[in-house]
Amino acid sequence: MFPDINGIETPAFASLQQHAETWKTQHMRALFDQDPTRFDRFSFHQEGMLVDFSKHMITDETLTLLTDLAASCQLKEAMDALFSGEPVNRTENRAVLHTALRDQSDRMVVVDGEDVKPAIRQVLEKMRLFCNEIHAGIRTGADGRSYTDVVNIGIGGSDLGPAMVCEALKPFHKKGIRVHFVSNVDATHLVECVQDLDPATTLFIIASKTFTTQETMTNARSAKQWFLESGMQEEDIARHFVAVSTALQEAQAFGIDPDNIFGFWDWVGGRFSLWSAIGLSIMLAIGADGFDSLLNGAYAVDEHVRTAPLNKNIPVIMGLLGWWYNQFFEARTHAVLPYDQYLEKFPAYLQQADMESNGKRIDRRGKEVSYPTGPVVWGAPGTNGQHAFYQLIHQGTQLIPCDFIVPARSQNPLGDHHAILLSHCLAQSEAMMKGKTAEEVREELEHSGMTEEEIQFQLPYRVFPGNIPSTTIIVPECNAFQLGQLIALYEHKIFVQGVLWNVFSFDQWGVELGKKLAAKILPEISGRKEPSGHDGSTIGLIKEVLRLRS
Ligand code: G6Q
Repeated sequence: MFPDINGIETPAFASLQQHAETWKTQHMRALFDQDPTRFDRFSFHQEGMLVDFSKHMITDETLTLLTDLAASCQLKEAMDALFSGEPVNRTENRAVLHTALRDQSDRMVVVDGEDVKPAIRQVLEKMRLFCNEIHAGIRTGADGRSYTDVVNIGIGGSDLGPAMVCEALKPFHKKGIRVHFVSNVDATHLVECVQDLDPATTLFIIASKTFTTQETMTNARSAKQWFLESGMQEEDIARHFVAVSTALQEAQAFGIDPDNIFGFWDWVGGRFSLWSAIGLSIMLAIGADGFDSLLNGAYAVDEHVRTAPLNKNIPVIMGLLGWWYNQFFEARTHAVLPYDQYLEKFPAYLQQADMESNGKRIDRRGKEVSYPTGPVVWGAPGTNGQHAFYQLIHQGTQLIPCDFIVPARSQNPLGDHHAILLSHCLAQSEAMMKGKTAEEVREELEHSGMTEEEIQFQLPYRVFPGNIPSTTIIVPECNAFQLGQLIALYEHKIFVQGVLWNVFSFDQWGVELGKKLAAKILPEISGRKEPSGHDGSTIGLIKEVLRLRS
């Protein structure tokens, strides 16, 4: 049974509340000075990856209290429920089994009395065959030429994951094939994408779990129209359009050859679906073996999560730390700062994974929560962010925990670029932790020959309080395996926090609402129906649009 306990009801909560008070006067700087083993004790290795938690506002006592809290929330039991296929997505009455998609063990995973793993293997095999044939030039476009471009049409979970992974693994892409992503219903996205493509060498993947999402279906229909208007024939569609969906009939009704439909299941949540057939664009980009490595990396983390004790469990600690700052230090946002240009889309991907999962206000008992839940997740690659928003992290009034992610080796070794990048990454986390004291500022200013009067004016502006917590994740290089690990770490972190907050992390009623809202306005803004039943602002805006478009 999935537990129903929230962190603030546990015996550890009161102790943590008291303990948090000690951090009003404690500084991480001092803890590092007192304890030369701090880094070793609070950093963890996982299959080549290093995760350093030592620059966090924690002591051994903090970690013990936090893991006590997790144990009281029956976190381990909750994880077992997740991994074993219990319907943990209660409001949609579904299991949540992205872990089964990458499970390399012999264990069965049973849903409704049936082991789901043979079907997973079958679809993977079909994907593998399809991609291998394309890469080998055996499966071609209608005129026999090899495909040069793949366009994935999807949105949300059917776009962000594959788009992020394809970008992150660009150095590992197969030669001769380019992958594009079209998600926005703004026609600009599709038009800009296809304008330089040759329809005879382009393959469209219509990726939609439901095959009803308005944006995706609109883009898919327009792509088909572009294809036909560019001189291709109806009978060519079978070789140029494939679908990834749980809705096989709808995909067929769209005109997709049933052999070219790659299925998945309702127990794969959209934002956790890149490991399923939704990852077809990834497999086309990096090949079937690369996709296997991605799955293996995630599986390695799944095994770690399943077996490691709570106080050595990396995603558990990540989740607990987020909870700690959110609950006691009013940290309402969390910055993800990859020092790797290829990970440019990682913050946006995580934004969906995290904010759609834990952006909830009702607990698992149907009551409104009395504590903060999911934070705003945001970020951008370093060093760019340093010249933009880091100022607020260093000297603003809110505490913003940060995650620094950096590969030790670059895919593009060029002069000393990577050493510079690495030095900035490590320097930022050090500066955030240490800050800069008034004494240090004074010494610097005196050294520069500044007058006492000017020093007194300048000094407060140049002091940095520090004590800004950060996790640093170092991977040897950002390859498919390490990326699989990285994504899985965050997926589990999100799950852990959902348990601590006692919310349902796997539904998204806000997204469902968005899917319906525009339906009423569409005929009105298209001039087919008189606007009515809206607030004054909305009516005014509709009328202004109609006027400007008339
Ligand atoms: C993800 C959400 C949402 C979903 C999109 C696309 O968890 O449910 O982002 O992925 O709305 O839905 P379809 O795949 O059904 O088109």
